[in-house]
Amino acid sequence: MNLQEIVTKKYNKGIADCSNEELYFALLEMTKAMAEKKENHNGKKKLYYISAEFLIGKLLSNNLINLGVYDEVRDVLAANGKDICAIEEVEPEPSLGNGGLGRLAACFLDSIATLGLNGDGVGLNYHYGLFKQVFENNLQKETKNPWIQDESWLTKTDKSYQVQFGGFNVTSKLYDIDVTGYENTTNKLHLFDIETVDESIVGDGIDFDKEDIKKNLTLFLYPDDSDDKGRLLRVYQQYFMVSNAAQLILDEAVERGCNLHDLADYAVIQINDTHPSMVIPEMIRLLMERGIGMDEAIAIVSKCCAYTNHTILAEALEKWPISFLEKVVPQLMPIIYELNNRVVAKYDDKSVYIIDDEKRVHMAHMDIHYGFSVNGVAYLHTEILKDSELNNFYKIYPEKFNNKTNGITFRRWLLHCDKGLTSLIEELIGPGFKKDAMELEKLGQFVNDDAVLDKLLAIKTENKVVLKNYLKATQNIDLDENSVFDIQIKRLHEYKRQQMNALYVINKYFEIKAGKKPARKITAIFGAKAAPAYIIAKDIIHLILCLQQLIANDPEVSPYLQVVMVENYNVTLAEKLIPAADIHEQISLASKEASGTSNMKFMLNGAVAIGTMDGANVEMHQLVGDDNIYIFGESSDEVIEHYAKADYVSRKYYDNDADIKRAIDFIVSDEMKAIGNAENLERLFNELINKDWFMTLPDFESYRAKKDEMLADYEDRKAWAKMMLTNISKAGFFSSDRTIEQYNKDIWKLD
Ligand code: NBX
Repeated sequence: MNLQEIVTKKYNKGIADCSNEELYFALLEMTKAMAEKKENHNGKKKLYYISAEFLIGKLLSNNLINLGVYDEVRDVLAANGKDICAIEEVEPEPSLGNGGLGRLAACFLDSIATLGLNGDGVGLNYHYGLFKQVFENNLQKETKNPWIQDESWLTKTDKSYQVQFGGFNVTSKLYDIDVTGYENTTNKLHLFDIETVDESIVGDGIDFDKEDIKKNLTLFLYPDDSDDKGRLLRVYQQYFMVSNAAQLILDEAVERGCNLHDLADYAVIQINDTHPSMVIPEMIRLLMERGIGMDEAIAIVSKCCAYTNHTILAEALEKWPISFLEKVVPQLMPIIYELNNRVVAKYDDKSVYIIDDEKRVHMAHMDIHYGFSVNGVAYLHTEILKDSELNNFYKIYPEKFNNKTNGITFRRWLLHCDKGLTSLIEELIGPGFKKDAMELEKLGQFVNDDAVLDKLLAIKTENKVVLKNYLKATQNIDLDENSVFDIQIKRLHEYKRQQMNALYVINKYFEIKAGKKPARKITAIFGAKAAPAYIIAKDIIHLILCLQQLIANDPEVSPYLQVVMVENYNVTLAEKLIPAADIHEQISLASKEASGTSNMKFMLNGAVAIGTMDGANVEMHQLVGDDNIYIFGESSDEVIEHYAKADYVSRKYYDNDADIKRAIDFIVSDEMKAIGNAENLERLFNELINKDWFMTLPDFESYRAKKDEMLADYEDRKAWAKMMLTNISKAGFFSSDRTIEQYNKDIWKLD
């Protein structure tokens, strides 16, 4: 049925007479019906990408693009006086992820379907997802983010499983979301839920009874884990996810003719970070329940499971106390003990044991011993895993380690979010880049073509105006499209160093006050959520919001400098911010950002990076060369050496560098305290001068010099446009289609 037919059936009126909301639901119905027709279950072997997070973003436009009907639908709507962009606004964004890891999973599903591979995602149907961020008194406040409506992308299936916890069991219900590839087949995102969940136990904020598992299990993504009850709930969620996944995988394999002994010919499981790691003992348990001996069950599962690591930050590597697992999943503990015993019997080195002396289970260790592949997510990250972080494992299993540099789906991050740029590219090099991203290289031939460069600059300005109008309408923020848009959007974490960017802003503020005015107004845009229990991260948000207010109200400074922190940064906002960026900040402390993926999105949309030699910035630098990226700061080797020698003392930088001292002192100045809270500002001040664990101060001067150089270069508009073009032309490598081809070739081996 076409749109008009559905609208007639649903509402008995014409398109022109429908509200945007009615049209959204009609399009939802139409899209789901079209996607279903493209289901295709060929192939013996199937991939299961298990992940606690799938940050899918809004789906309508992307599905229309992938189904090949976007233009047609847009035109039909326009002919009836309707604007497809306004209809997009009606769709709620599911916030089923924290950040990069969850968004990566979503990009991967798009590419898996686009390449026609037989692979589904498996995760949880969190009713409120991650919290919604609101600002009150320049502080982050968390509220719930309901996204499930009566009619939605979720389709309730008849699949349901029993999941046994210590002392009680629950019945699951499976909901599916269609994942339609670009002009290809439809796969599924399977989201498990339980029907006893009770949304009414959540009040205004995000607090609820953490012990009532039957009522709270799938309410939130990673509820506050700063206390034991929250951490326990997380274990319940993880086991619920993997027990369902394991039962589904076995059922589907058997349906396709598997006799369980040959499971590895039917199923491959990608474990997205350690959140799904319990799938290993759970699969072993289920195979044993079905009559397979332990040795063979372990061997089978080890041939099915592959693990992706996304971080070297020790605090993010999950280690669950045995006492937790005994309480939540007592049936898994005999298996985990046995898995550990086999390691202990073989190796003297305690650092590779699954269970440590403090009676904690190291989830990553289980993955590495009992999976067949371990991958990092960018070249440098994988090298660090092999050389230091997981070196003891690498020595045992060198053949398991491999790199898969992250990627992004160009459907969402170019075709959908930057339609102007997409048409320019198509005009210049034809449509081939939509299927083969490496064709973007052909843009290189236009690097001296003034007309093309002018068009690029014009598209950028248009995108800046679109952002300006959007932020005005949704957040009452005023932007100046003639200023430089310098954007840092990512989770708030000290290692990502938003605080360094804020110190730059303070320094600029002083320069302007002293009469040294920038050639052009600078707009420093931030977007970031902080984990509810991460105190210093929330203090950094407070600092940025206070600076935003202080500078906006200072007539001496505001014509030259503006700070903007957008509220509730999410995928929808990213889609508006990224096409509008001139400069993007990728300034993590070298060695700490495993890859980063916003760096790739910005590059593809013609922004120029200022960054450290960290994560995928390293590959980006290699692709575009020194002249098209602004690199500063200590190298990862230098940083790792500081940690090894424990020789970094932030106080020395504060005492010896007058600019640094002035900027840091400003945090606790009377002006700032008049706007903000002394407690938050002083805590951050003390953290910076006494600890600064992520070494902001040693990199500050080189960062400042590099950004000033960049801002000066921005004034040569032609030269800048050349950099933009070069960045776009070299972005093809970062297509997640490339990444997924590599996963498939080296790890999954799907037919
Ligand atoms: O994964 C991110 C890394 O920080 C990025 O460098 C990388 O590009 C991205 C994709 O590979 N990691 C990440 O987003 N982690 C989490 O969100 C996370 C969530 C829950 C948790 C630990 C980490 N317990």
